[in-house]
Amino acid sequence: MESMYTHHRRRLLDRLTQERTAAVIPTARPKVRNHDCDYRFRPTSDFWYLTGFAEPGACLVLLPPQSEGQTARSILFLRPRDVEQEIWNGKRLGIEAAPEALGVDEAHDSADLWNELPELLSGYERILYRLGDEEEDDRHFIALLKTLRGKARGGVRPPVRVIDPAEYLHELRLIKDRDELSAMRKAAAITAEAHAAAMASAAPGLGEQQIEALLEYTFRRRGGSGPAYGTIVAGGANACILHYTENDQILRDGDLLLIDAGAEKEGYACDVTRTFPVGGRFSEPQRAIYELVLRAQQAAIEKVRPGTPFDAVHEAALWVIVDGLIELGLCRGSREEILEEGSYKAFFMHRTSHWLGLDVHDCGAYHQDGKARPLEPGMVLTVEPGIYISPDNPDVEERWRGIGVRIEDDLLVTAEGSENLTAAIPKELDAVEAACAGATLAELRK
Ligand SMILES: [Mn+2]
Repeated sequence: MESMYTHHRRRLLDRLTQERTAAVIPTARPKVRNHDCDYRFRPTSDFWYLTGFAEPGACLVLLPPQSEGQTARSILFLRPRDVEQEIWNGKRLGIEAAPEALGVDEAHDSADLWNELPELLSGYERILYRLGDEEEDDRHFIALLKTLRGKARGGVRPPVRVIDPAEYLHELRLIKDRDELSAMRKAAAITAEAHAAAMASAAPGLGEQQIEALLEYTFRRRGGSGPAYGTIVAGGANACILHYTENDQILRDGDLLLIDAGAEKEGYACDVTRTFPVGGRFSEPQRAIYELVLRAQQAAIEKVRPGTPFDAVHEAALWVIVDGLIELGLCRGSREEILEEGSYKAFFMHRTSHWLGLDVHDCGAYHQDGKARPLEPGMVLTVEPGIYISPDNPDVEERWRGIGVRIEDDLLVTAEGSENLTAAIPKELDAVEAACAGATLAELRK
């Protein structure tokens, strides 16, 4: 059976064939953490989507036919087997095994990549390549363009367009197929277990980092590759720092705890935020803010269906939040005035949604022809409104200060409407309080 990666490659090659475009898609380069230690290697998402191959030092080259009778070629450049290197740094697939293992037509030594490309790309006027990701690759690529232009005198047509993957590849990635959704459901199941464990375990006196450790332990223990992005465990007013990742403070009774954390599985991200009381019970002001954010999220989720413009999801959440802020006395004026002046941005300063997939902020255009694009079946987006009241805000009553709430789920657009991939994670007030009291996901489903 064709793997999902071969399927993705074939779909891209169909498009490249129509457009007479060759593609050069390198994976990531290892990144130094400090001195002689690297971060754990993660392929680029484009490369992973097309190969499922996790070794560094590789590049995929796709060559559509240039004339009748020719066939398309997929060539993977990768590191050769090396007994000495493999003892130190781990096993390599090797050039001989790659075509069979990965379904590519040919495999070549990655040391020859930039030397072979002038010949391989000869005659293609359009080349798909992402400039700006890796300077060293970019330098090689620019030198390659010069070499190809030099061949023009010999009658070979030189490249006239370098095309960003956004145009074809990222549009493919935006619509998830069955295999991708299967990986995303696994990531969601792992994430659900981690959030439930965090709710059951958080208690006054524990450190944020202990909850972070529990989340990431669960991600790895359940077979995820780890967190899909920097885990946020923000107690009390730390929740008002949107990208708080220090996670080094002590949890206090009476505070809320905001956790934004998701597992990565087979390269695919889950992205979930829950906010719950450290001591297990919401205070009145916390409850009022929580209920408002939950209502806003539900209004936004109801908008998720084919045909809804992307921006309408945010607007639905925003209107509920603005009306609620007026009701609670946190904003003054009419809805129209507040929207016009943007005074709500003191409390809700980010947007409600982003695409989700191999990248947590996944690729794919949000606008088309100057307008917000309509949602289509197979797209996955987050819905994550929030309200954050700065501890230093002098314009609000003291009881509101330092409350930060965000609620985030991952929504798949279906033919009929939507499916909430992360619905199993407690979110209604009583379910959250039950989970904080130790109820498991299985008990909460009853
Ligand atoms: Mn998100």
